Amino acid sequence: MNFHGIHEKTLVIVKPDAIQRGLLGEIITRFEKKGLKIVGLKMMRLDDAVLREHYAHIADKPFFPGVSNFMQNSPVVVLCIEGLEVVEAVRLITGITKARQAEAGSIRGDFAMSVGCNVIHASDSVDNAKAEVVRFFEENEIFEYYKSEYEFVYMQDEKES
Ligand code: IDP
Ligand code: MG
Repeated sequence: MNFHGIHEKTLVIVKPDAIQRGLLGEIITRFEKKGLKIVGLKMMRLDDAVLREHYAHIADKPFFPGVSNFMQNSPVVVLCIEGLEVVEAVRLITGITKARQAEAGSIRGDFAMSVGCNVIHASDSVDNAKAEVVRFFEENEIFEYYKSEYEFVYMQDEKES
């Protein structure tokens, strides 16, 4: 998978609170309107094993069992999103973990009040994004295609970077 230049990829998980609250379309719309390219999208259920791996950095915290339970409340929607410096751009659109302090205009800032129920996951570094995309998507579930709006989303030199 190509992760360079405008082909940098990140992983977003639309969490069960967003699915239950009918925010899926709104969240996807925000990424689309930003000019980002959705190259993978599917609904799936997460199990204990994948959550232990995905949340390894919090697995020994007292709140982890609650997080794991919450993430299995319903299916989630996973997205692979592509663009120039997309990992950083999507983290900015996401907002900080504690949603009630997240900046207005960000997804968490606009749609959530909780630390745990914070609507989406987004990869926090390019290296983690690579591991997370592979964790949730098979190679043949990531699509390369021409997007006509790229004519006006990037300058030519940015597309060649
Ligand atoms: P992030 O999602 O903003 O990257 P992380 O620190 O990687 O935040 O934590 C992963 C997830 O674990 C958070 O999105 C949140 O759902 C949950 N979490 C983190 N800290 C807490 C906490 O103090 N209480 C409850 N849940 C938490
Ligand atoms: Mg994180």
